This record gives sequence, structure tokens and C-alpha cells, in this order.
Amino acid sequence: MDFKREIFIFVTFIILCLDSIFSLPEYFMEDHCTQTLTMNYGSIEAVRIHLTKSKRYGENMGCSMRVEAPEGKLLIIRFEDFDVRGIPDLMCQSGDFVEIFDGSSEIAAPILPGLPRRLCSSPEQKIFLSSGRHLIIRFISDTDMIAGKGFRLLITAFSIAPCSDAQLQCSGSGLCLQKKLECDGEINCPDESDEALPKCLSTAAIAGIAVGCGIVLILIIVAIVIGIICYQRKKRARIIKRAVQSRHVCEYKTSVQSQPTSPDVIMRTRDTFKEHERQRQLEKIPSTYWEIRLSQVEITPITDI
Ligand SMILES: [Ca+2]
Ligand SMILES: [Ca+2]
Repeated sequence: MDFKREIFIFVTFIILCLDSIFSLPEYFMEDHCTQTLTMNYGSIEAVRIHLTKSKRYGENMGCSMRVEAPEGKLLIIRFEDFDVRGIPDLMCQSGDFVEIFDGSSEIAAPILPGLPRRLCSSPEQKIFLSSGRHLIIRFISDTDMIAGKGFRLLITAFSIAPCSDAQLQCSGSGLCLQKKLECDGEINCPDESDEALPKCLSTAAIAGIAVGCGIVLILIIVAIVIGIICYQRKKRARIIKRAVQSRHVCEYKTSVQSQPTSPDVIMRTRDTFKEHERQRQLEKIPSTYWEIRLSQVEITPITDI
């Protein structure tokens, strides 16, 4: 019974490790300007988008990226981080700013109803829903050197209830998300119900599992390296042993050739060779082995003469 429990814990641990490995896809917008990021059925229907890999975005930057949800689905946009240096008092008409269009072109309506079209400081409202399967993110920076880290968005596809068996329903709304987004450590539902305790592990527990996975991977790598070193040492030892044995055979042959060729010695040597060859063929033992054995057997009688 205990054994089954240990297997269950081990399998759960491996699944969690794999789950953490296959985490959300992440994109840097600066690498995908003018491109469309498409979420396909079967893949994870959520992505994280960073503006830049650098600590600060560059000056004079203009970049637009389109995001497309699977057919029949809409998009949840969550601002996880926002550090853009514009001038809110001037309605972001100066400095750097972000625009999010609720459609597939830049003439679509902004996704921020009731708010300024441009964003240049952290918005009080962090979550927005698209009205269709497309949205466009556009970032513009001016020519001065005043710059921030940019922004980080988590975008999740959803459909309207009723949900299918392959979906989870955010408890505070009728939004249906891909089931694999439940308890994955990412907050996808607007009300955060996909990561609610106690059904999901806490962030600390997930961090602990991630550390455990890292330690297990390191141990596996160390074991593989030790195994390779041991194998190479054994292989080298076998090569040295064969070389020593071959040298003994050569020494024996040289010894036989240098001995007086009395008829009695020649006959004894021939008889011994024949006997060993007969045994070798019966037992199908490689001739090299018998040459070595012969060298060990024959040295004594020959040196006695
Ligand atoms: Ca600037
Ligand atoms: Ca989640």
C-alpha cells in the first residue's frame, strides 16, 4: 500500500515537473513587429508578451503586433507590469505610449472604453476583454533617452458559457478557459478563480516543486557524467590488459624460436598445439585466448631443457 502511495507521489512530481517545463509561451514584441501571433487549438491558449529583452526600451521605437485567438474565442488582456515614460497630463500626446486596438487593424476602436486612447502610465484597470478574436498592440517611443522597462501582458483566450468538458469556468463570470490553464501558476481568469486555494498549490509550493525539479535534473546529469567516466576508465583498463597479454604471446613465440630445436621439444610443442586447437574448436573459444594460455603453459617445460 505504501509502495503504491510512493509511486503516486513520484508520478505526481514528474507531472508537475513536466507541467512547469511546458509553461506559457513567452514573446518579446520587439522581435515580432508587424507579425501576427496566432493561438492554435491544442496548444496552450495563453501567451505572455514582453516589450523588450533589454532593461530599458530604446528611443524612436515603433512596433505593432497582432494577436489572434482560436476561431470563435475572445481575448483577456492582463497588464502584469507597466513602466512606460509618457506624459499623462497631456493625454499621452507627448513621450512614449502604448495603444491596444480592439480589432485586426489600427483603425479599430481602443480597448479601453472610457479611458484615454493612449496609455503612458500604469492603468488603474489591469484587465480588459476584447470583443472579437483579434487585437493589436502598438508601442511608440519618442527620440529622447527617457525610457522605462516597457510592459508585460498576459493574454488568454476564452469563450462564453456554457463551457465544454475541456474547459474550466471562471467562477465569478461566464468565461470559459482551456482546462490546462487551471492551477498552472498563471492568473488567467479575471477573478483569479483558476488559481484559487485550496484546489491549487500555493505559489510557495510551486516554487518548491520547481527547485526540486532543478535538483533532480542536476542529480541526473551528475549520474550520467559519472557513468561516462567509469565506462571510459573500464574501457581503457581492458585495452591495457589486452596489450599486456599480447606482449606475453610475443615473448613466448620469441622464446620458442630461440630454444634449441631438439626433436623431443618440437614433438611436445606440436602435440600441445593440436590438443589446444582441438579443445578450442570443441568449445568455440577464440584462438587468441588459447595462444595466451599456451604461452603460460609452455614456457616452463621449454626453459627446463
Ligand atoms: Ca522616451
Ligand atoms: Ca491559470
